[in-house]
Amino acid sequence: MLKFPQNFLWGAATSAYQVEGDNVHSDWWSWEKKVGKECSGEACNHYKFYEQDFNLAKNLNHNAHRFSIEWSRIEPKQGEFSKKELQHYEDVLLSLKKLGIEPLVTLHHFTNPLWLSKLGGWENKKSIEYFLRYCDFVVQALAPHVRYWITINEPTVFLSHAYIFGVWPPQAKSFFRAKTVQNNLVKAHVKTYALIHNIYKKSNAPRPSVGFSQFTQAFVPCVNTLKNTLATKLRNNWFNLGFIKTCAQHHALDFIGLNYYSRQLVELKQWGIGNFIWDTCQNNHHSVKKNSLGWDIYPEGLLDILLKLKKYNLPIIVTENGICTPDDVLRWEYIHAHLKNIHAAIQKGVPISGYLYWSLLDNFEWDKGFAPRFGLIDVNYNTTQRTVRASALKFGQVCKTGILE
Ligand code: IFM
Repeated sequence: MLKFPQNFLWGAATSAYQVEGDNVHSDWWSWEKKVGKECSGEACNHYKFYEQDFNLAKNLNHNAHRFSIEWSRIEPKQGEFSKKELQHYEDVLLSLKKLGIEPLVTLHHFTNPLWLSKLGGWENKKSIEYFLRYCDFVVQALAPHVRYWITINEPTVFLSHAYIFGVWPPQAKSFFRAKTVQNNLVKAHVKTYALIHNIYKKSNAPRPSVGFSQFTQAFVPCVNTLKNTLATKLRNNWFNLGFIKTCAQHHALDFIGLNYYSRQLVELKQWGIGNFIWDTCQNNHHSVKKNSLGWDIYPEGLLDILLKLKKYNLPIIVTENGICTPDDVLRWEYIHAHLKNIHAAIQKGVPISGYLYWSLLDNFEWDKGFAPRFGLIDVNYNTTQRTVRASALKFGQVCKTGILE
């Protein structure tokens, strides 16, 4: 029987574009159509059914919920801000408040307004100023309801998928362009951190907690050769820790948002910059169970990463951890094993203060469409019917008692 600390945040996460539906002013909306991918369409229609979905979360004993605000709804045209959409998000927050669920609000979760992408997106150095203007509009209005802000979700995933691997809009494949975007994202985070704190200070509101969510992976050398060991170190430093280190050096982090799913077996085929970044072992000789996207299930990697983060001496919130699978027994196995490793890290003195499963609902998994099922709650996309999964009930017991049997 493993006991978690009192006041631990327990819940699940979503992002606007993946669940709301009809985000017609976003760059992803037009990109899906342009490249002929499965379209997000009405997604889970969470924009309309958020109250019903939060009631389900409450019944599952969640005391926290992470969601994101869609910039392209707030600012559908450059410089034109929608009070109606702002009101929508205030209603979302009030609905959580009524249920006693603590919101964690993400300001940027992969998507951009189409107008920004036409101006060069995050390669344009003015993107920082535009992002701050949007954040100012949102935070000024919503500050009374929010204690936890997440500026940017998974900056390294955004820039690697969109600017190095070229699989997300704008489908660039350029280290040079990726570097520009990386610099702008760091600056945007640091400035937004200061902006949010200033807004709260000016209105004498209690100090908020501001961080960002970092995607991490367990990088493990397939065979212990010099090449593989070097690449593993580089990937750990760049993909897992780089952003956290830089933002901590700027004193612009109140907590670390940690997203963890899987392991990558590192096997360098040859010496080359690209090889250092993306070569992996394709053999099955370290075979473990996998999710439906073929990602390795490797809960012990989460403990390693948590121990690596201890030195920053900052509270850590697991802002995402989850599995897409048609096998709900495996989902509970996955959650259980990861919680066990989180508990072990807490025992070793890592200050972890929350766990948010990805995701509350089945949703739109970007370029992979609707097939991967990550939800605690099944969504029937034809009828919008929600069905709570057995794994959700088991997790709900942990949320209620703070005890993992
Ligand atoms: O669905 C995504 C989410 O948007 C960001 N983190 C990883 C999840 C699963 O791929």
